[in-house]
Amino acid sequence: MTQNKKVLNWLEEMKALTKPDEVVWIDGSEAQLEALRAEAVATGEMIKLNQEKLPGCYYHRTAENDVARVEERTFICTETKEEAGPINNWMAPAEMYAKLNKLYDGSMKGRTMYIIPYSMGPVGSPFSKIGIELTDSIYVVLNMNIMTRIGKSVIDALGEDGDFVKCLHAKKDVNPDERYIVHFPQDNTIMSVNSAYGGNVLLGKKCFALRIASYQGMKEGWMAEHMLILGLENPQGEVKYIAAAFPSACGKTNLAMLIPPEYLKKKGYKVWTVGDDIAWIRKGADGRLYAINPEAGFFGVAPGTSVKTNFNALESTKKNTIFTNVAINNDDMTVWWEGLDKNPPENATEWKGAKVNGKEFTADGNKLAHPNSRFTAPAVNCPCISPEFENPQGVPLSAIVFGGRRAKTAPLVYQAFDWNHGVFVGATMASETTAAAAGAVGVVRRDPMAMKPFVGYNMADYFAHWIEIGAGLDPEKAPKIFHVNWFRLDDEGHFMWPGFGDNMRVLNWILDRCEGKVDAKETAIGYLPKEIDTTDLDIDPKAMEELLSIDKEVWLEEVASQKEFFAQFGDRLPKEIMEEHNALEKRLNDM
Ligand code: GTP
Ligand code: SPV
Ligand code: MN
Repeated sequence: MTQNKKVLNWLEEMKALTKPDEVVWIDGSEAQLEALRAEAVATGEMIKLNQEKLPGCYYHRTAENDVARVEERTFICTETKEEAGPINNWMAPAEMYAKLNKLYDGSMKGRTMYIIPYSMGPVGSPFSKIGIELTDSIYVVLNMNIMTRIGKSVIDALGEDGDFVKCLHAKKDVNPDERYIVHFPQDNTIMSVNSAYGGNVLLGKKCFALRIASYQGMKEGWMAEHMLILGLENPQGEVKYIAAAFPSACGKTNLAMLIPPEYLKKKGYKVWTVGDDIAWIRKGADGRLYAINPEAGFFGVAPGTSVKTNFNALESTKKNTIFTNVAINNDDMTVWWEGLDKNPPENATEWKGAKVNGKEFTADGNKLAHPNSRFTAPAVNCPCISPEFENPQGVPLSAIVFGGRRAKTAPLVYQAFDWNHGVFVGATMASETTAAAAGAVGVVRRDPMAMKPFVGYNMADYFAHWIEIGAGLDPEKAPKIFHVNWFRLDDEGHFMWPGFGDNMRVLNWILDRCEGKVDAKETAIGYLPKEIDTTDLDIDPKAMEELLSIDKEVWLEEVASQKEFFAQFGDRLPKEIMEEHNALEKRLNDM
């Protein structure tokens, strides 16, 4: 397949370590992939779904203990602990290699090693980077085929001397006590062992496109972010691009594929999806920031996805999709999850594999699908995929949006005063935890730029990198920065804002602000809307008022908690962040 010595030498080493019975290069051909699907069905690794209703679709169930990312067992192994910073788990590289080599030793005996050459970003784009993943899982091969560009064309692009990220995955016996997801940013190396769940094993995604890439971006002057990218088309046919960072399972896929409310649709507004999870961003020749989506598919949260909430995501899953840990309707071999409709199948298999009467089962409060069950769908399936999706130069950003799940505190939307204030707003993001990672759900934690689990180096240096990127931009051309919160609750615990398609109303305000078309209220925390368009919306004006208000006492508590969070970075925290912090505290006290 290749004459690249770096590839061949590494392969020999990894074969000697893992000792597979067979080694297979993935060339990306449909014939090879189809043979792998058949093999996975024969061994029970995958289940073929109804090929009339869901052509090309398969089902996979992971081990019960292996259903989400494991942040506790994720490591950044830089030479020094300081380079990894206080937020990441760290171990000295030599010590970690020694530990891992023992775990990998002979791990592929009796198994086949698949070699997957893949490109993050369109093959040949100046933004793109190449990785090679070695894995003993067909599920991983088939998912990587959807999520990235794989095969012969990538090896050709790599050439005889090209560099790549070395990714080794061994499923082993999915023992959670010996599960490790490890990054060596200084060696461009990723090692994952004892898991078979998405974010832990599709090494092009979080491991490469965020953790390793954020480190590369810091060194090379660009940014790798946990952001969706969407294009918003107005009735004049102009398209403006927005990138938005929300923590895991906080609405990126939903916002990226939004369908505007009826009256805006009639006027001609439309949303185009460029990406739903990851953005690679760099300065273009014209001085603006440009973003690409390095992925080729969506690894989306299934529960809550319905015709009503996210029609486009649902449409994307109608063919050539892999479903993981959802429920099966045994009557017609289709899939079901909580929130799809109000009609759970009677003859169901729940995500752990038990046959149950879905109606009785869910009536007792059980869930048929795991809360972090997912679909892996090709981006080309999406009805609103952007014509710019494959553009090797990316799309120019007008706005950057941060947001999280906050029951109180954060208003529906506000605008930062300028770039550095915007970086501070991102750095102080907090959100309630979700089922996307193992551990407690619903606990508020700091998740700067939605990157807490994904920054491949010291978070303080990451803040400094953001500030430096801004300093290199003409303020007129820099994207404007905003914060949103779709998740504010009333006293009875109900969402105050309808969310989903109606979030378009907020996006319109954001773009109006970018274009200087609308005035705003200057407050202690930033610019707040004087008004959000609520045409045809059944919402109490009092609720609207509350959604757009700030509570001084709550914010002073917030500021105190920010101070505690920042303290852990010591002197490494950029002075600009502390200046913004002090300025916010002063403005609040003056309120
Ligand atoms: P990752 O793939 O984990 O990075 O997540 P994501 O940010 O793409 O999350 P996704 O869009 O899949 O949303 C996750 C959950 O948030 C789903 O249960 C949605 O129903 C819910 N959600 C998304 N948008 C909204 C909204 O505007 N309002 C409310 N109330 N819930 C929302
Ligand atoms: C996330 O958890 O943010 C995801 C899913 O997008 S995973 O790929 O598993 O990380
Ligand atoms: Mn994500």
